[in-house]
Amino acid sequence: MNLTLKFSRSLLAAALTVALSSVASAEPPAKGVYASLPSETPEHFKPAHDAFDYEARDVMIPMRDGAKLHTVILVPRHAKNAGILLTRTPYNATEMTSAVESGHLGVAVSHDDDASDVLIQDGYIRVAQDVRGKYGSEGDYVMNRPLHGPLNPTPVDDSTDAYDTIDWLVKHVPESNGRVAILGISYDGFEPLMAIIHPHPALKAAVPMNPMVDGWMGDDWFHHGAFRQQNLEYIYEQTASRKNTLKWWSNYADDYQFFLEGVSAGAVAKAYGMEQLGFWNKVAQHPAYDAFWRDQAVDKVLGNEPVSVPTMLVASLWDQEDIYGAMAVYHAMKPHDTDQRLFLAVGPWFHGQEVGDGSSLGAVRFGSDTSLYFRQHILRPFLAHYLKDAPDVPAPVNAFVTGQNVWTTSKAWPETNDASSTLAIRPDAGGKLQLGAVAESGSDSFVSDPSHPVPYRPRPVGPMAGKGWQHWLTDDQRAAATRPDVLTYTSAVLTEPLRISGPPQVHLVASTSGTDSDWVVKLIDVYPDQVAEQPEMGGYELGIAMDIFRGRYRTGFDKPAALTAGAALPYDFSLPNANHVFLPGHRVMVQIQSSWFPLYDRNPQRFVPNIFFATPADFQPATQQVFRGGDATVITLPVVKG
Ligand code: PG9
Repeated sequence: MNLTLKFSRSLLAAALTVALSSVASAEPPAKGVYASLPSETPEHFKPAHDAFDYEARDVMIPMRDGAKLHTVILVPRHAKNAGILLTRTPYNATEMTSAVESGHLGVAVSHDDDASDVLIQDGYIRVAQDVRGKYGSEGDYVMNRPLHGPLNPTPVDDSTDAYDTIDWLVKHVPESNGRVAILGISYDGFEPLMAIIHPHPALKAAVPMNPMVDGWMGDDWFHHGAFRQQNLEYIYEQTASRKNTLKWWSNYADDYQFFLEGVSAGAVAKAYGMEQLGFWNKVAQHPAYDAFWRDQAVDKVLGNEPVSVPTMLVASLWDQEDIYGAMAVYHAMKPHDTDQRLFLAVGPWFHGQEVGDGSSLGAVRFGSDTSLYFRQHILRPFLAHYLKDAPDVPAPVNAFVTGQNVWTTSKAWPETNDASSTLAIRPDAGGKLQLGAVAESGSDSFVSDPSHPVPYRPRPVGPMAGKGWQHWLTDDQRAAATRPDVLTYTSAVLTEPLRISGPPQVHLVASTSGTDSDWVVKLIDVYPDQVAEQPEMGGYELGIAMDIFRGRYRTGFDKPAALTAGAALPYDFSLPNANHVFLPGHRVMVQIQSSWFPLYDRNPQRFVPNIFFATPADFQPATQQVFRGGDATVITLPVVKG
């Protein structure tokens, strides 16, 4: 390398060094504000809750099999010797105890599943727990986990989990008085029923409100065998993920169109990938009332148990989800209630409305806030009596009489007195309805076309949790009455009040040109043509007791059988409980139809092994005939006089 090159390089290097150092040595860098830039979020932030009137504890309670259940415990500040109100839920305990981010306990728990506005006054400790396998709790989730036995070989169920939870609470919550009540609505109402089976000694009261009891007979999944297919959304969201993060979707604004194009519930479920879901597969494999459903029916289980825990069942007369359960459990337990520990409250409510505003339901007004009355004068004294030794205890049965809009008390349900009797009402020729009188022999017919099923509420039919769902049982039935595939029979105007209390009994004699058929029977109160104080009620047709029966189970709920085409066959089933006065000036109406869509899946009207998998070719129109007169169709009403 020649010298020149070497020299120039060294000059270059020197020049570079000077240049860099001059940058370094000239103006010192402007002093930065931060020497570093750490995270602004601390490793652990301790909330400052001094202004809270309660303390929130978030714990994992160990069950006997080692699974830990996520539990939120809200302890009122200065609580001492306080009762515990426990709710076990599959619907997110954290959300249930922080409905509103507030330092006031009554506000924090003010969601749609709590009577906190009334109960907060009595200083209870409020506890909410995720059931096994849901949200923050460990373990495997099974819908309405059956009791240990043929349907559940594991050593744990919701009864043992309630026992272990109560045992832990009374040992680890020093502010408690060792007494626990368990309460909840719907699925949360199923949990108190599980808890009173082999109950923990610290369990002093249970309040199952609108409980899930028999999913096949008359609660959420089927009614007399007709499948409630709009529940596919619920099954999907409740079982596809632990925290319900996978949401149902739809490309339709009208579930009527969606399910009509979906053909069958099984086809819709398959299209949504639901064959990956254990519970859906069990439903699809058990369309009839077999051991799978029969053995987990909670009323049948409780019918073999002593009534050892004071239990207040709460029933809604227009319960669009679990209209069957509370009454079924009441009748199962009552014969064993030797120490008057069984209570029943019956209100004019939709599903769970007892913890909301009970002044009205849809267009129907009750003249007072019946739900607040229940919480203040029935629920609160019941809990105070058993958790705090308060002296008062409610009457065994508190029931609201719709139509008359008054509360009554009685020793048992249905309410009866010396003048109680039954009234046979019979469809008659010309669309008349005979009250106690005979009817002209004959028949009326209509064509039931599965491609044009009768909507159960006005279209567009939204999803179950959507607008209109809560009050559809009180919707005006005139919309149906105008259809040629709905038979309508109407009595003369009443001159005397007609009070019924209990479940009307249907004896329907009908034929179909098909080999399977659904029958929907509706008992309706028809308002006078004009109602001065509420004009929109003029001529209103209010459903009082309505239900569906899937004809294939005519001879046994566990024995689906084809119907003989054209044969006049009897169908016997109960309608839901009513507690109603048909006032003078009103009329009694009966409607009969063969679909209630899309809440209930369509009957193809051709016998197939499993309707869940009926194909488009299976569906056929059928000519239906309802026979009247003589010992043909009659509905028997449970009448209370005076
Ligand atoms: N009984 C309510 C429900 C259960 C299953 C399907 C749809 C609704 C409930 O627990 O909210």
